[in-house]
Amino acid sequence: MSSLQALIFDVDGTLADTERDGHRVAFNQAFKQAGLDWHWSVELYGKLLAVTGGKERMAYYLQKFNTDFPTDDKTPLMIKELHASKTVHYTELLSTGAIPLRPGVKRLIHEARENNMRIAISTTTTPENVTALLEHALAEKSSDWFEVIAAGDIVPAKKPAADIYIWALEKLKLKPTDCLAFEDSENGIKSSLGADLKTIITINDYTKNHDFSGAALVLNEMGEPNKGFKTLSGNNHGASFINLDLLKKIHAAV
Ligand code: XBP
Ligand code: MG
Repeated sequence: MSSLQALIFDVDGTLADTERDGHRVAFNQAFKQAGLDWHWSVELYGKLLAVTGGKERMAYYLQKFNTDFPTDDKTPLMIKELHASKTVHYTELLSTGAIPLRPGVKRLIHEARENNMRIAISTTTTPENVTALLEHALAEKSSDWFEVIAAGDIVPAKKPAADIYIWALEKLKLKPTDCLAFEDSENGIKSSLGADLKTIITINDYTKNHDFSGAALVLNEMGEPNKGFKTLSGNNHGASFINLDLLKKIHAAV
C-alpha cells in the first residue's frame, strides 16, 4: 500500500461543535426574522439532525414535526429564502469567534501542513459557512490551506450518500486507500465508508449514541499532548492524541 497522502475532514461536529450553538441558533434567528413562530429546541434539533443539509432539514421539519403548517408549491422557495437568511446569521455568529475548533484540530492541521500532508474538506454545509469557520476559528485565509473544499449543493445527494467524498477524491486525484476521513456522525461515516475511506470518529453530545460500525477508531475527541483522548473503540496504537504518527499507523494497519 502507498503512504498516507491526504486527510479529509468533515466540518460540522468534527472540526467544531457547530450544531447546537451555531446552526440551530441561526435557524431560529431566521425563523423569527421571517415572522414564523417555529423554534427548534436543543432536543428537537437532535431529531432533525437525522437529515443533513439545512434546506433538507427544514423540509423534514415540516413533513414530520410541524404538519399543521400549510405547504404548497411556493414552500421550496420559502425554504430557500429562510436558508439564505440562516446562512447570514450563522456566518455573523462565527465572525464573533463564538465557536472554537475542537481540541486537537488546530494542532493536527498545522502538523499536516508542516509535513506536506494534503488536506481537504467534505461537508454537507454551505461553502460560506466553511470559509467563515476556518477564517475565524483557524486562521486568516486558512481556507486556502485546503486543496479541495467539497461542500453544500456541489453534489445533489448529501450525506449519508457517498457522493461528496467521491467528488473530493476525484478532485484530489487520489484513491480512497491513499486517504483517511474524519467524521462525527452516523450519516457522516455512512458517507465516508460508502466511498471506501478508512474513518476516524470523534463523537459529540448529539452523536455519542450513533452506530459507528466500521470505524477505524472512535474517540471522544482528537486530544492534546496534555489532555489525551478517550478511546471508545478501535486500535489507538498506544497513542493518547491524534498526530501524523498515529494516523500513519492507522492507515498502514490491515
Ligand atoms: C452538517 C449538516 C449541515 C448543517 C447545516 O452535516 O447537516 O446541514 O447542519 O448546514 P455534516 P447548512 O457534518 O455531516 O456535513 O444549513 O449550510 O446546510
Ligand atoms: Mg458532521
